[in-house]
Amino acid sequence: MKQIFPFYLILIIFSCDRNDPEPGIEIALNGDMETGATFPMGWNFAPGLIAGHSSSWSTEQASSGTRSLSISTPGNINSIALWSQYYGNADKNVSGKDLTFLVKVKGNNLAGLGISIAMRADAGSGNKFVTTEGVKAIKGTFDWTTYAVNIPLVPEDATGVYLFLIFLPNSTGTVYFDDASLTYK
Ligand SMILES: [Ca+2]
Repeated sequence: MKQIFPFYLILIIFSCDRNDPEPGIEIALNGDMETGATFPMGWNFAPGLIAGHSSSWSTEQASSGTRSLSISTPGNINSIALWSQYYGNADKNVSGKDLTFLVKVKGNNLAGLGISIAMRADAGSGNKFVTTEGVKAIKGTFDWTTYAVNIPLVPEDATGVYLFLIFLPNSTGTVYFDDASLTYK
């Protein structure tokens, strides 16, 4: 019994800790980038106005499972390229909610402006756009790192939300994205 007592004590301490934030409700589709036939379900790639970026549903790197989304270019292209996902309000209405978009990013020789993570809530009263650009430089060579953007109050007349994984203009290198999460509370 002497060995059991400390174990119970630890359990009691943990069960009394109610300070953890309430978990949000997950609504991103295919956040782990694992599902799809020939293309990652729920995600779209936009090559930008000037061709030159390569995208892939990559098996080279993964934070979870075997897949991630990648963008790369050896050139210095004056155009963005991006992966995106659209969340419409049809399923769970995010109007008036506090919305957080998280994603893991891995960089390989990212030079120039690098990468940004962004989110836009579309609404007749005015779109809400948040981005890591100008706030947090995402460049260089680095292992899986989580980045987040937040809209603390989605407009009441919002119709939906775009999630953006952006390769900024005049940048080079390769980026991988995995384990995206969109939650509201
Ligand atoms: Ca994955």
